[in-house]
Amino acid sequence: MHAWNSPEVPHLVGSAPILELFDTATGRKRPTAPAETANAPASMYVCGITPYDATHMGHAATYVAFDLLHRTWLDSGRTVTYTQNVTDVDDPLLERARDRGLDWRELAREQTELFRSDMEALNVIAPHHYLGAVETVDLLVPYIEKFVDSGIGYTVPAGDDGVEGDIYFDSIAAQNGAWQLGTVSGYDRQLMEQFSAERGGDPQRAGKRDPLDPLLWRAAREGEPSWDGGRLGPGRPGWHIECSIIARSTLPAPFTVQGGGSDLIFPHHEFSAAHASAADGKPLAELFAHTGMVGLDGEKMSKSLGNLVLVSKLREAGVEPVAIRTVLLGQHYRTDWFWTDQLLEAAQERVARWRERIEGTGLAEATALLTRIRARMADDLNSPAALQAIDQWAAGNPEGSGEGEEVIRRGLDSLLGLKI
Ligand code: 5CA
Ligand code: ZN
Repeated sequence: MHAWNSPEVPHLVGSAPILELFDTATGRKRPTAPAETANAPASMYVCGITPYDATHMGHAATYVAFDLLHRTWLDSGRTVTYTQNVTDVDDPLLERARDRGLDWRELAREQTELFRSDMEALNVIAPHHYLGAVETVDLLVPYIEKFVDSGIGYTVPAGDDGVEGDIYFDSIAAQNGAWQLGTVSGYDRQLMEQFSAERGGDPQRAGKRDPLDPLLWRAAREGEPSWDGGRLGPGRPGWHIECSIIARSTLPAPFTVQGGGSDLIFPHHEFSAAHASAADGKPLAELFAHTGMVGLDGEKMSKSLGNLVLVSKLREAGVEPVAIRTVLLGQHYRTDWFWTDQLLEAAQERVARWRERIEGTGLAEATALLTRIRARMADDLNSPAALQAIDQWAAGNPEGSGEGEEVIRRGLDSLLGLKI
């Protein structure tokens, strides 16, 4: 399917230092390219939305964070290939559609469209490959068939509903040189079981070889959409195999960065990596980057809890998207934080101050500011420090007669996606 319209990214003079990014898998900051190939092509996969409700500030924070990664790479002269999925068939989507009396496809279309317009408003560069699960079922069936043939995929006896044919992934037998249980998350067994139960897994399901084993293929049920699964029988794919194979079919193996919110570390990214490595013996990605969780009123913002601040609602109320983006950049992408109206007001004042100050900006102060922003961003995308550098510049007096105005405007747009 089509993504959204990408903004023009101004090209700047000079270039960024090599970016170091925090890697969940190793627990430390790592360069995203070897020094000798600083401008090698880069690739990333960021887990996309499940389109059953509108884009909230948590989603926006995550996609803006990876947009900063995208922009930092572009600034260092790297070509970037970016893939994002849409989980356009999943239990919560089917449930919500039923509740609203809508066809699930209609709900997915409506919410994906709203997401696109939010991303455009927030000046987020579009992915090159934007793929829905429903578009890729044919692509991943052969992978699951191969897992079944090699014994890594196995059928579990019917549960309470009497339906035969659910296929699971043997997470113990699948371990190889490229992936072991814990490679991505580093979590202990107890935490894995807890998160598996909380985040879409089914450790209680009887007949599995290991409670953590994830679903590869869900056999067709009455009233649920299903696809022809070849030798698997009719059904629909599990969640992790979807992202794994969309990544494999559009990006190098391994690709540079796997991204998403920290709620996806386990089981989603652990098992996406497991599936890809079981298929070809290579790691899913070189580095795993995760954003912190945005909350509201003391709880994680989530569609299931309903404590949401929606990008589209704020836009309707006339809030400038650049102010929303400034709130998001004011938090480091790895921290958990809470949205408040005060943060939005402060961001609006901040942008107003920058706008007032820009007139009369000299060339030297402008290029010095861009150098500072680049240095901050190269250090694990430290956008709060980059904004502080802008504040420091804004607190001073103009040192020229406007030769630097355009440099600042283009620089903030290109590096931070802020159009002031
Ligand atoms: N479709 C799956 C990924 S394949 C999914 O998690 N969809 S989602 O709609 O629930 O979330 C979309 C993205 O936003 C994911 O990367 C998720 O990790 C991130 N996300 C969800 N809630 C928050 C939050 N409160 N704060 C920050 N990021 C969040
Ligand atoms: Zn995903």
